[in-house]
Amino acid sequence: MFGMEIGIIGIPKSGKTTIFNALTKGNAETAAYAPSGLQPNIGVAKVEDGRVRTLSEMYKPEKTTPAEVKYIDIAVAPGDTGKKGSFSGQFLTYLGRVDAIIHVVRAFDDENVPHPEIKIDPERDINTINLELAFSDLVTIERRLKRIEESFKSANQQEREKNAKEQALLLKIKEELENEHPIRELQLTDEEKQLIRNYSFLTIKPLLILLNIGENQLKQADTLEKDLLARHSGQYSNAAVLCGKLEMELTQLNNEEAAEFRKDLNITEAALDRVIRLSYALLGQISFFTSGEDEVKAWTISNNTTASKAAGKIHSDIERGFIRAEVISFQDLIDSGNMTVAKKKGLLRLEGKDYIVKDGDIINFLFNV
Ligand SMILES: Nc1nc2c(ncn2[C@@H]2O[C@H](COP(=O)(O)OP(=O)(O)OP(=O)(O)O)[C@@H](O)[C@H]2O)c(=O)[nH]1
Ligand SMILES: [Mg+2]
Repeated sequence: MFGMEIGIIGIPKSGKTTIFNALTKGNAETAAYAPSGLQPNIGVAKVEDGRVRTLSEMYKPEKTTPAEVKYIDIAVAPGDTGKKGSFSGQFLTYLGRVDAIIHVVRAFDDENVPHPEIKIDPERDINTINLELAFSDLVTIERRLKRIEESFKSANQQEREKNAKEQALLLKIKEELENEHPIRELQLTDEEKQLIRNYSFLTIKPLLILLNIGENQLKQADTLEKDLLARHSGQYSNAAVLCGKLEMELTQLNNEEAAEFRKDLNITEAALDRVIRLSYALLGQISFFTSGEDEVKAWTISNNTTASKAAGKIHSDIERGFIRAEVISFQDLIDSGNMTVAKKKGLLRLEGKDYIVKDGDIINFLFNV
């Protein structure tokens, strides 16, 4: 049921596992010296969504279930970074599968936690990882270009044309990568995207750069973030600042204690939730809601999902026996105050199986079993 996942990467000792723990309220082992094993940590975070909270207050259900996002914390083998092409095959296999990437960049300074390059320099580390990702894509391209070259010897006319098209595209992408333009930034047509869909390129994946600052840098957080955004945000990339260590410690307190702490430190409650939301947004997914006395729940679907496919997310029986969907937008329900008024105003619509579900739709599926 859970397709989408985000890979957390970064140079050794940048605080990946610390941030992973904060995001997923987990307690995977973090270490100042010892190299981490290659076994990735996997966990899930709940996406804080004001709409879910509002629906929950309205319906007072027994259970409230927010959307979730899955994280996988993948350590690079120690000593791997720094020389080109140093990502291990296993690391690349994990990374090839994720739908988006969080790059944890070390800004905190701590003499007890040695940085592999000794000096703290976030821009250098961002660059190192970007180069590694691009390098991996270039290797993929070279390999494919060779195959295409060979195929020309035996291919028929039709295959030849298709391969020539792909070859031209790969050469274009190669040039861009060599000029340090990640694939996500290229304006590719749908046809071009289709042609390279199966290569699991790394620089095509949406990217969130997460600057991991130390407790002593909290006052500069806003300035640092503005700086970072100016340099690294784009259509499919974003950036944010977080104090991983502090956030991880806060998740170990109860809500009241944590709130008190945040107030003292002058950090907004939303810091962690915001990072979860930003990373969820990277995936380009939308949410619809089901609501009732038993449960208010957010469901995650891609853009352009039909009502019957959305029903299938809940249960295949509902998709199979789909009759109609009763739909109201979150905003219409809120503007009306409650469902009874909304119904009187005619805002609850009946939609068929081909209706394209919109972000924030509240849906009640009618179906036959
Ligand atoms: N002072 C300080 N220490 C931090 C911060 N974030 C992480 N650390 C420490 O840095 C060390 C490494 O953190 P990890 O989260 O294990 O880093 P990692 O990137 O997962 O490390 P590897 O998996 O070995 O590459 C731990 O001792 C953390 O407590 C921070 O914001 N401030
Ligand atoms: Mg780790």
